[in-house]
Amino acid sequence: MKRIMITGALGQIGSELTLFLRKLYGSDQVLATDIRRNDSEVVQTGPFELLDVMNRKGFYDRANQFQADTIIHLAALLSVAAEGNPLAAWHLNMEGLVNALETARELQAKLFTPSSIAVFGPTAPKAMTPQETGLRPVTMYGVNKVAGELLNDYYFHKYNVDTRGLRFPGLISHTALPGGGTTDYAVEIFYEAIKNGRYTSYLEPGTYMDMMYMPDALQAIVDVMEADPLRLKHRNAYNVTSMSFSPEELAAEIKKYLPAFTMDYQIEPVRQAIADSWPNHIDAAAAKKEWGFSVQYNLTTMTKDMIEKLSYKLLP
Ligand code: VAH
Repeated sequence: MKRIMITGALGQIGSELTLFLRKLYGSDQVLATDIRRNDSEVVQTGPFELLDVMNRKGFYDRANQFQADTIIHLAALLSVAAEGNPLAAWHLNMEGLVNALETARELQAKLFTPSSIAVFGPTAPKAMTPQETGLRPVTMYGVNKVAGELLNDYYFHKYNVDTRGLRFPGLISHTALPGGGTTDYAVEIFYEAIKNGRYTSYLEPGTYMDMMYMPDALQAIVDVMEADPLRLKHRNAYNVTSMSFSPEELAAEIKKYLPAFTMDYQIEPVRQAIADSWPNHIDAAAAKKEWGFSVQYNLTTMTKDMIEKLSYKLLP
């Protein structure tokens, strides 16, 4: 990767990935784009342009002017937002991806698209969910992610576009708050624990989901994008995960650092139903075998780092 354009660069992944890639490849080599502008480091520390990914000509023009050899397409609506407005999610998540694929095809650029554990539905094995199994999601976001994986495969086989992607679990970070996701609780709980000493979980006890700390997610994106293409059998849809926990297990880990912290429950049926349809713990064996996927953080070390970083950020 030499000249990288990122869409959705002000979102949860983009706001950290942009800075991470600028450190690795040079600030001027990473063009951040988003449909809005703010005064964050992403905008202030390197090239930034406004881009509506639904505008195919605008998408191509931005990438062509920047002479991008790699596109990282992050702009999308996540699971809960998509359930609230399924057709808007279909349009943004699918037409945005088609515009990314068409731009990558015309510029002969590599393309990274995040997939998600949302591709799995209630019929997939809940434990050690395999890389290859039936994908029958019951959410619009999951439908978008399955269709996205298939579209990426199609562009690779038909046009030889170098498409790559990862099935991300819930991502936890201390930089940008997530928005519109089912796994957002695993980030919100830290902010509430530090600021107010308590949190109300919208998911029931015993609701297990795969999670990953953002530093491991950023490294995984670089590693899969820099991997030898001849080793990539699955290419667009690698299962990746670091840990799996339930709300009460995360709360217990936080209490080790904030003993007065308490959590209660007010279940949100939409998010509970989405979480119940996803795996408890997926199998990342293919990613480990094909491009050496590995992680640095587990529940204990992630919690310690989140508490330290957010305490510094939130407390006077
Ligand atoms: C969501 N954070 O909750 C996203 C992610 C696996 C979850 O795709 O929708």
